[in-house]
Amino acid sequence: MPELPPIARARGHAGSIAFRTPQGATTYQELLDRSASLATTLLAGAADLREARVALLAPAGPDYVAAQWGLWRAGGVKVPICLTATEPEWEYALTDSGASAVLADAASARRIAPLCARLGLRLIDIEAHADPAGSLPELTPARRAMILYTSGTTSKPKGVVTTHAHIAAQIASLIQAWAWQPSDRIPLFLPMHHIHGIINVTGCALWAGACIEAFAKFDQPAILARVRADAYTLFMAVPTIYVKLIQALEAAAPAERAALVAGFARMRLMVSGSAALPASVHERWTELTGQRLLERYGMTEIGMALSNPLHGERRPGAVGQPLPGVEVRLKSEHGEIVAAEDTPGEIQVRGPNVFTEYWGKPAATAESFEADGWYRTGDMAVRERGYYRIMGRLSVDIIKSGGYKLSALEIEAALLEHPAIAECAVIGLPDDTWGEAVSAAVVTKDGAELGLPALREWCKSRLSVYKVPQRLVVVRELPRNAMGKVTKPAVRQLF
Ligand code: MCA
Ligand code: AMP
Repeated sequence: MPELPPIARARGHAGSIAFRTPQGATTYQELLDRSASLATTLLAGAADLREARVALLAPAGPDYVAAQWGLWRAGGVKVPICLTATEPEWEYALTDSGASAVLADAASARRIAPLCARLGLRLIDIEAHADPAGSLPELTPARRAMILYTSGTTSKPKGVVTTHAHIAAQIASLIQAWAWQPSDRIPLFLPMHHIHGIINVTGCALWAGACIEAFAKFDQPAILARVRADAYTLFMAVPTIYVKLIQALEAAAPAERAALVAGFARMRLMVSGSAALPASVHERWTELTGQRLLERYGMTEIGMALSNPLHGERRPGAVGQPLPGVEVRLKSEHGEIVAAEDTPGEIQVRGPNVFTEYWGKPAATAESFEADGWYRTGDMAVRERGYYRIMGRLSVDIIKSGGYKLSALEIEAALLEHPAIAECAVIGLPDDTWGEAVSAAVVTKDGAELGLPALREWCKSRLSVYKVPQRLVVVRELPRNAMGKVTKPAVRQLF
């Protein structure tokens, strides 16, 4: 029977260890068995879920993968949702995707149970089920596999739909470019509702037959203890994490620092991505550890597109060249394909890695593709001495904080619900730790007083913590143009 790519790959290394956690080890065979059993539970007698959407709410680890493979093997579409999201954010993802069930670990199941009851959704505790595996449907890679919610130029996140074939193409490209091996060992501490954690770390490691050590979050002391113990050959993180690691190394006592540096230096590859890695951070990391970080560029809609090389020059401030199987071009503001170096243009991407559609949003999907099928990323870049360098984004309403892509419009919509806020404008300001810091300029009703701590507290019941403003100015009026539209470049001057 033909099987989905990750399942077929897993059979090839069934006896190897897929996950190590403080609780013990899980083999690939155990993941296969547990996923078959979960698929049977999900099917509940049906032959095929026929692309029914199933939300997944669980921390990184063997339960997450058993659930992911289980819902895929039952013919479902995975909708991973953020562990730390608020109830309104969960409700949006569940209703927008039309999810019919939620798979969750025991602790998350308790938190989401009231919402599932209100929405009439089936809730399955991943740890509690134990059905014997039954017969599973035959599936082709053209089937839809995943909907990832991504914030952008609209106030509500859009669901990015990928098929099993897209996911396999995204993974195969990275396996080749970064020479993943069964002997690789990698820590996983990134959130499991975005590509970086799902594809670059988990998807690639399990495709290669490698071993993952999962952490529920970026638990720096625990991870550093394992780095000292030489636990890893690979490391993948966002720039904010490298900033935090530099601070930790600089603050460590000499013997401790030497042991950590030795652990990092022995890894075969360390990768940075999801946001711009400042050249100063790149260079400081090399000074401290001798490691040259490999920076790459990607996006939810396309997986990874550009990468510095495994062998050869890894240039600080640049994102390298197109990955295997991925076509990249630049289009100038005049609509011309840029052939020359040193001429900026929008990055456009084509290839088997590129998503199909925004879920239920045909107009947004059509707008994001050129007539000849190239995907418009909205990121500007230039090619210099053969390497692409990211220059910024076309939209001022997209903010990147700690690797998370945020919509200024979504945050503004939430702030306008605050009883004391009459008008507001949200922008991203440069920040040494977060890349950009969410910053809000507000006009209060009747000149009411508003402080940042109180505003942050109020926001946390409505928005995921990483969307909550980190800077606030209260002003009498917002800068506007002749049409009455807030001019965001002028808002910067208010801080
Ligand atoms: C945490 N805080 C943040 C962020 N994270 N504030 C702004 N932006 C953030 N990203 C706040 C918390 O709310 C808290 O505030 C305080 O910082 C400390 O929180 P803590 O949990 O201790 O922070 P942390 O665990 O050190 O988290 C930082 C982090 C995390 C590890 C960098 O943000 C993270 O995992 N980011 C990675 C996101 C990611 O994977 N993005 C990839 C998507 P308070 O003190 O008020 O409570 S992009 C993608 O997938 C594409 C395809 C790509 O190219 O990779
Ligand atoms: P997301 O949709 O959350 O996956 O975020 C994708 C966006 O992150 C891209 O469109 C870029 O703006 C940004 N991004 C990812 N990697 C890099 C990088 N290496 N340098 C600069 N920006 C990046």
